[in-house]
Amino acid sequence: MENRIVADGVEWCESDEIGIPIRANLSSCHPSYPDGNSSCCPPWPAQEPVDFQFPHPSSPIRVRRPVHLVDDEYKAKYERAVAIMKQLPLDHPHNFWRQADLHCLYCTGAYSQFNYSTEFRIHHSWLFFPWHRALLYFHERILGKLIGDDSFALLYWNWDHPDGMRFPAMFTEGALDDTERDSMDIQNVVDHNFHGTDRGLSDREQILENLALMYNQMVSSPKQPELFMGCKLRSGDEGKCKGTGTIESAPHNTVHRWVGSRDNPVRENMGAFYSSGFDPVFYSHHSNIDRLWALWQRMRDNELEFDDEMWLNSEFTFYDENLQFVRIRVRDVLSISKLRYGYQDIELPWLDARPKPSVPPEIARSILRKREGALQTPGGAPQGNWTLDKTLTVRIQRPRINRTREEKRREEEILFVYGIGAAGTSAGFVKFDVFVNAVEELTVLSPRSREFAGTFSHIHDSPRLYPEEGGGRDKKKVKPHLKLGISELLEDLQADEDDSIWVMLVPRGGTATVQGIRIDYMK
Ligand SMILES: [Cu+2]
Repeated sequence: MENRIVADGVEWCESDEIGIPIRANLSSCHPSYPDGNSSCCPPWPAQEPVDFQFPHPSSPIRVRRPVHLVDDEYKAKYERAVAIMKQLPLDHPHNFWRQADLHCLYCTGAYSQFNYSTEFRIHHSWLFFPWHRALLYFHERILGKLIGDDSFALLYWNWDHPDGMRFPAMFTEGALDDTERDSMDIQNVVDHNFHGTDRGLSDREQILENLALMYNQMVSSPKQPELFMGCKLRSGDEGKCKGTGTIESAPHNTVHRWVGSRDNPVRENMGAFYSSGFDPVFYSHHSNIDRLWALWQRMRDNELEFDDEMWLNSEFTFYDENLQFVRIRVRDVLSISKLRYGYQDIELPWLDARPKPSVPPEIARSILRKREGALQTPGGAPQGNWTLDKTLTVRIQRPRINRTREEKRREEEILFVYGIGAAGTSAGFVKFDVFVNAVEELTVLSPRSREFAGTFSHIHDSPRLYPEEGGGRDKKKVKPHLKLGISELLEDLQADEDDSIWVMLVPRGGTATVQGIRIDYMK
């Protein structure tokens, strides 16, 4: 069933059955490093993959533990495994740099999709979590194999817990060190809502803000799978979408940039897709991302995210620990226990960090009512090609009010910010925060205010570079969108019976452009 929607001059396609499950055309590798000279394409010819086999159900469970709780002996073992990986011949699939290039391969559009000239990129979509889970699965088993330990497990950088919010010192030693990090930023408590500069918060303020942001991104905003996982990317130009899930936007993107060096053009290494795998901390950062997916799955009783063959059968290829070239599908990575690994449980302080309104809702609403006379636009929400060179505040109509609990459970109310672009020289990075019914001064508003609905945070994409003999350019450019669940937030702001809300977009880095904002409902 195809559903072509044309609204406000933007056309996009939400179709359920077009195309084929996504996979890479392995003989189509294009250079995609920004320097134009080098590429992450493998130095060996494309091979035919074999189907993935699950590890034996009686094999030991590898338990990934938080970096800050492991002993020196384990740290030394981990460092040794990475050191060995770095010393393998450069053309060995288990070599650290070839492993690191996997991220570049699947994240910069180095491959075309099978059967299409469309680039294959796994970010900003429902392939984000599954692809990274598969990457870490093989990476972990290869490291274990190199040191002859079949219970070896990766470690997770537990940045969602106050005890784990500093950059893990273990990754500043030996083979785990990386020169291309931001020496200033990584001395501080990590900033989950990093704008690109140090905001000078005290440790305590930063921790509280991080926990509040985590609550929003894990609990409040992603009430439907697409809001957490990302948009439903399908094959070909027709199936393109760019809609990042809550966690991918922040803390994922933001922490990537926070670690990368400000002295480099796009905050390499961690700040750019082509280079982030070069930093050994990448694998612990992503272990935490993967753990958050597993937690979110558990919070919703492991209900299948999308009963959709195009998603379930999308596939990726990796070398396994036995140097077999393996095809693994999204359906293979949905259960971590079937993959025989797990995460050490640790308390989740963000579960209790539900933010409070920065101004009592009755007061805020009476202020906003007065504001209406001046700024109200007839006929609903004003739409149109805004440039976020300063804060933008618009009033948006809500098609339905006072929905029942059951209606809200079935359909989440979402704030849909669409047609996002970058103005001028901001192509490398744009970020803006979204607030609802805010009346406070900008300086007091943060994720610690209930008015915070979410953030759009981009990471440097690395454009595909086309050599003369290279593949075709994508015909259809798709602009990113941002979908934020707001049912819970509107209840907390006591705005559920209002037929309109005030939406404020606050630029936090670069200059974004936005085509429009509206309210939608998502099943
Ligand atoms: Cu990442």
